Amino acid sequence: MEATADFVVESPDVVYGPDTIEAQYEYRTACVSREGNVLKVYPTSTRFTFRTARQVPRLGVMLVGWGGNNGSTLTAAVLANRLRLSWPTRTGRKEANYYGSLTQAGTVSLGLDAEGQEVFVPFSSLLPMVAPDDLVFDGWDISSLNLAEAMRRAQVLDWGLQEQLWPHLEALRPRPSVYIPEFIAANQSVRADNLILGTRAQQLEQIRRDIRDFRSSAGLDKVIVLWTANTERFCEVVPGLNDTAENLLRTIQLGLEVSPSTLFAVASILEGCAFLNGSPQNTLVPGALELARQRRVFVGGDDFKSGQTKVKSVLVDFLIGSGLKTMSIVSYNHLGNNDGQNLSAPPQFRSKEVSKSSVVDDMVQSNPVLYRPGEEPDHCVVIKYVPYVGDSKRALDEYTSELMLGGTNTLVLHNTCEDSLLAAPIMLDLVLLTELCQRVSFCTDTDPEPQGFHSVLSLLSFLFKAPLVPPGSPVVNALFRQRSCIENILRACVGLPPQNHMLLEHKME
Ligand code: NAI
Ligand code: DG6
Repeated sequence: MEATADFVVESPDVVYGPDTIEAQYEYRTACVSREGNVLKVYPTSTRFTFRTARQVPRLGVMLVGWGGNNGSTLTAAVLANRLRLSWPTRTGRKEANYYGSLTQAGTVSLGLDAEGQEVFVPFSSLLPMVAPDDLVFDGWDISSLNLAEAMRRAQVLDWGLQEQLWPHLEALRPRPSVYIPEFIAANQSVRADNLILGTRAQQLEQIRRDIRDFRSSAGLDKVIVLWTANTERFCEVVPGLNDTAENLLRTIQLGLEVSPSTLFAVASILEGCAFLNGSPQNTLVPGALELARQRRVFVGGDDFKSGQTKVKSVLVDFLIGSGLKTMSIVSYNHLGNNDGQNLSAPPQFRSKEVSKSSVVDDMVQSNPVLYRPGEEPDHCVVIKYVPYVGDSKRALDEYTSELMLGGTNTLVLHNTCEDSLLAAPIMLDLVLLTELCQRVSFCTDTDPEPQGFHSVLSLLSFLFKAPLVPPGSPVVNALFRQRSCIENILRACVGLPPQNHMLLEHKME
């Protein structure tokens, strides 16, 4: 069925004002308490009022690592869509689209029509969102290539598309960036020719000036900063150094150890701009998180969940959710792009290994019928750099699960795809959803003071391999639980009930 775009919720609980959509919403959940050997479950209900500003801003996106494969591919994709480009390939003419983007290519069901059939609308029509074609890009890179040359270096796009985009991308040149060699692989030093020099404090100020300059010169209402630069090694969290906002700011002033990505996070937060971390390293150290909370700025991370890990967060959920005991997960991949070259160094690989390995924890812990306390599957992650295959990543996975009565089930997957064409739509969703969340506020009957979401924007978990969540909040990795979270919160903002898939109407005589 065709997805139509516009809808209005006809309900006394929903008011469409000139500036806001206001929805009354009954949040039903349950509290559980352990009383002796019995779990007592108390259904609860809280009345929320959600308010969403309808005015969509002129939004700028600053990419750290703009000249990389992801940065150049995302910029090219938005231009190609804006210009409605098409180009010939050996399998026919292709047209620009946003496949792979939840907001642009996903749909949601509004309910049933008179014939009892589901009516779907594009995800992006649930609430007013910035149109991706309207995004304005800028950014930084330690490599000075302009975006046209960066696109050619990336070897991601068909030649016919590259030729059409070239004149548009040629004028875009990344701003100089902060290069601290010990954080990324030594093999990256050859491209570091576009640098902000000076002390850490001076570098921080320059990044802040860049953000302000972009905002004013492009006439923007808002800027969001997204780290898509090389994976860094983890940095140590040290009391006195980066454990509080105050200590982190002092560390920068004194020129003590701070990673480039943390410098960018701090600069963004100080400028009031949301900061999103698309790489696995622990950029958002406790001091950065505290600063974000103090300044009421959104941060999100870590590490785009694009391919192998996305499948894992579906497959293991399916296996364990259907009662099979997964005991071994082996994930191998090889790729030949610059990301792969950087990850061939052990400290940078380690960052990626950690984020790729944490992804099944919640699913294992959710099933004490299958797993004893502390028991978990063997989980091995291997990444190899093979230059010839370029951005075309090959991922092989083997999942072995125990069946009833001593049986064994082994599943093997092989996936080949352009890595950056998976990552670019995720980057798009990250900025569009973050911006939307900035326009949502809510209150409850018991807490009538309007508030926004927590500064650690865990609603973005669907898009990250190792989702950051507020302290004490459960980490959810299972992909469709993550998707439901986004969909149901957006539905709540227009007074629609959560999607429950019960279809009770069709279960009666
Ligand atoms: P890339 O190596 O092509 O691009 C990274 C860019 O960052 C390069 O142009 C490099 O010069 C630049 N750079 C390095 N340090 C910098 C700094 N301090 N400041 C500014 N620029 C700096 O890598 P790609 O493929 O674009 O990936 C980017 C990041 O996204 C990597 O960390 C990767 O692990 C992560 N990622 C990629 C996914 C994908 O599917 N492509 C999925 C998940 C994460
Ligand atoms: C090889 O693992 C390089 C990585 O940057 C990945 O391509 C990227 O993190 C995507 O990982 P995944 O597991 O989501 O496919």
